[in-house]
Amino acid sequence: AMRNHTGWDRAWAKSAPKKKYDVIIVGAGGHGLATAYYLGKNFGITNVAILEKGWLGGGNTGRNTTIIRSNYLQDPSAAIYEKSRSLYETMSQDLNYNVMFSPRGVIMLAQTQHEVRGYKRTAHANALQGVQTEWIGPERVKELCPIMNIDGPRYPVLGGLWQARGGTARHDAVAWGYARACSDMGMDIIQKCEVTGVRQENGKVIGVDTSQGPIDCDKLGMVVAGHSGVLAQMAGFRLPIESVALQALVSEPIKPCMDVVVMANTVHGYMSQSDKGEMVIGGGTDGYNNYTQRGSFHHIEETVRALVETFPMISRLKMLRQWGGIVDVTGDRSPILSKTPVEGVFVNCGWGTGGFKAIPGSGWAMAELMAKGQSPLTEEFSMFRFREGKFIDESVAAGVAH
Ligand code: FAD
Ligand code: PYC
Repeated sequence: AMRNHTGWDRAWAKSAPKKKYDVIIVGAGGHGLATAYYLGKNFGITNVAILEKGWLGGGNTGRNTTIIRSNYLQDPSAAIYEKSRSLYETMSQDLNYNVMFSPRGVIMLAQTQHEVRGYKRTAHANALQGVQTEWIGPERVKELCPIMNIDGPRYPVLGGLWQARGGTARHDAVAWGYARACSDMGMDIIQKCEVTGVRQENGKVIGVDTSQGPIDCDKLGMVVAGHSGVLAQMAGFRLPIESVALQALVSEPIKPCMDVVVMANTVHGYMSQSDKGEMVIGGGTDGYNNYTQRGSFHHIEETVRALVETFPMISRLKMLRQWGGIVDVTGDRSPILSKTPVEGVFVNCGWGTGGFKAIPGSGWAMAELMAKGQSPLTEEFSMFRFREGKFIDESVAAGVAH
């Protein structure tokens, strides 16, 4: 019974908006909260408000399948994703909040010759970047994940890209841990506060309009994932972002049977087992752009059908629940951490199907960009790269079919 559980302190204070802040962050997802946290921790900027239209962590941060890895291909990606992965290793201690980081290892399966070549190439690139990954053969895959059928017949497992230091973390705890730390630094987290307008004077931001009234600021960080295009429109510019639903599902809880994360990108699906015992399963994005935060039956069918040859045991599982999140997808499948055409407005978005793993690294880099006007980790991720054709192509490393 919970009857003795009384007198608990609030994890973060309930705040009403002040008239003005040095910095306003829109969006209390992982990226917004981490940005605020590192503004305070690394730069001493604490007169900060984080405005959230719904509830904290209720966007993609609370809806993802929590895979953490840094096995990307291009150098700028390796730098930010590896920084992020390494910050996850000490996050529970840094925040004094158990985020249940579990570096259990991630395998990306190769089930075609094309993927064998691709993942060997990634392993070589990662070696040059200082990211620890290795190419492993089918026997080692089977050893790491005995429930897998590696023999096909349609898509036999030919090997895989193995990142032993990848894994998972508790997604809500990441948001809650950052929120508590931000609140402890004196920042205001204001939920049910929707930003409805961006006010500017002479090309510079001066504040926002919200469902709780106008609030002024010197700098504004837009960190709203699938609603980035909507916020950009309020500020008077366009972003090369498409918003689309990505769905996932979990099975009934079963005994421990799989202690690694597996992504099977050809067939296409990914699976891990949560600490509660549920098999956590996801597939590709919906086939059309939309703002729908929910699951759909055909998606379960498609994803489970894709995985059943490689994981025959899932044919016996009852599926418990499904959901969706609105992911913010760029053309090169890399994020945008950038200044914008409006002075004082910064944007952090485009993490698409893969930004949970990036939360601490993104927050670290975005805080530096907002505090100093530049960061070595964000240099290549400007929104203007699309105008200049300087793409950072991570369509394969994204893993998730778009
Ligand atoms: P969000 O958590 O979505 O936060 C944005 C916030 O902005 C929301 O809370 C929203 O309410 C708020 N907001 C929007 N508009 C306004 C407004 N006008 N005013 C105020 N607030 C506003 N990534 C991985 O690395 N590994 C995975 O395994 C993985 N699996 C995924 C599975 C699914 C099903 C989904 C949907 C995503 C997955 N992702 C994964 C991607 C990952 O979840 C996202 O990239 C990441 O969580 C984005 O975080 P965020 O803070 O940018 O966005
Ligand atoms: O980015 O690793 C990832 C991922 C897995 C499932 C969804 N996104």
